[in-house]
Amino acid sequence: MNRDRRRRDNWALLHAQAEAIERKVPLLVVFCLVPTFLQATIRQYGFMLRGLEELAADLGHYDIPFHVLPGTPKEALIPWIDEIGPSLIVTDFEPLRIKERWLNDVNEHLGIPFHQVDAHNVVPCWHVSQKREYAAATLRPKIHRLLPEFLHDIPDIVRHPFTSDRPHAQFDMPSLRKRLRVDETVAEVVWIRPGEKAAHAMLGGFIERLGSYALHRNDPTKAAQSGLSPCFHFGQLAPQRAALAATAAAAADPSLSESCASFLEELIVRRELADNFTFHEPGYDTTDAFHPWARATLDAHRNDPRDHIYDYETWDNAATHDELWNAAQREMVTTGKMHGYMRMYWAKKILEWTSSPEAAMDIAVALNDRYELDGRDPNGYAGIAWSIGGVHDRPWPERPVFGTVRYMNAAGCARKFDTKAYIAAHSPTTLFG
Ligand code: FAD
Ligand code: FO1
Repeated sequence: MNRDRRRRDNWALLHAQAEAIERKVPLLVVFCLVPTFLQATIRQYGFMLRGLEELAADLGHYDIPFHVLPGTPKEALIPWIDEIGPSLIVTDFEPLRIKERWLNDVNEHLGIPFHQVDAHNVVPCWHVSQKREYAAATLRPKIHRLLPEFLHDIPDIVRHPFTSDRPHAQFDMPSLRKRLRVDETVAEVVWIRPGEKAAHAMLGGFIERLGSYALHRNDPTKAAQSGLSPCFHFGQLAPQRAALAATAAAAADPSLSESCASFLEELIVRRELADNFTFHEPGYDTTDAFHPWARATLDAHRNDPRDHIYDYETWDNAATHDELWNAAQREMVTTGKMHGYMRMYWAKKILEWTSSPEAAMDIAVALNDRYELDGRDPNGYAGIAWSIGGVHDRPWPERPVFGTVRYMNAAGCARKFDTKAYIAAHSPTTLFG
């Protein structure tokens, strides 16, 4: 298990079990736990490990042992494979650079078949398109054409009929946590419970309020978004399950059809566009990923005077002159999940008040990945590249600093939602007393 760490609705696990049953052999699941991962803190690791603890127990009920191997696949998986002698390895799909490297390291050493299954996207990433798509408009028709083939119910795994003689590994949380080399100052959050069961409960709660999604999803003072991105990021819930639940709700109550369509657009088209982007664009977290029109316009405005130029510490401490931006930063730092609409404003202002687009990318990626529970995800790299470099967007009227990259300002936000209420909800006094 790599990106998709759940028992239910997991096409990679289903494929592995089908192969194991055909070969009449035991099925073992392993996860490689690295002590540091792209600057993740205890906030993200804690959420991930508690999800894995539940998974280990759950898979045990299906006679499928679960092992956490400390180290990268090269360090930990290869020796384990040499010791166990499996006839087949199955893994899931992940478009990040680091994971591609890990995969290649394993592939080079394996003398046995190695299958990869995309258990994250409704339409497998390499099947829907073999190139970097220009925008949602170019990917959408390809996805929609394939949905009747792929958006169908998912079977459950069965209790595995062939058991291993090897003792089941204990999930030793204290010793796994002790191995981590992570920043412990970014606190874990309690508003969201980790694990597959909690993710399903959260999905159920969201479906009950699905009706407000189309109208209110862009209002950060209302809880209209699903809140599910951490569950998807850590592979604890299948996006396909969420899509099926929304579709079933709309079939039962046609008044939900607009909200269902709007949710599926984000959940499937936008999310799978982000996977397409990171898979085909190795420089996804840098200005190298920008289209030539965006690079040219940002270059032409490189020396424009900026009203403010802030360094990393000022951004990090939510100490800019802009109360709306500071509120968004505080929402992220304290809750681990900034509202989706504010994420766009947040990243665009980093471009506006930083010395260069390159510095803006570095600062936005670093802050996003440090604090967001769903950080270091293709969606984050695509969202930041959209905000700062017009990726998946088009040119807009020209402005200072931004050139023709789409601009956003606080007045525009105030026309859409009650910015004062948002600032008040995330003011230092509301948050810290
Ligand atoms: P909902 O509105 O309930 O949407 C359901 C699901 O659809 C989400 O969980 C997500 O998987 C997908 N989705 C929604 N909006 C987008 C989008 N714009 N692009 C791609 N997929 C989308 N998302 C992350 O998962 N991790 C990040 O680190 C991240 N960073 C972002 C940074 C910036 C600057 C921007 C503009 C966007 C970022 N996003 C990120 C995308 C989006 O804002 C979040 O996915 C969304 O707000 C998560 O909340 P939710 O699950 O309640 O969303
Ligand atoms: N993936 C792993 O395979 N091993 C890890 O130890 C690991 C740690 C980790 C910590 C925080 C975090 O946000 C992600 C982490 N990931 C890890 C990867 C992650 O679960 C996703 O697969 C990627 O971030 C892409 O979505």
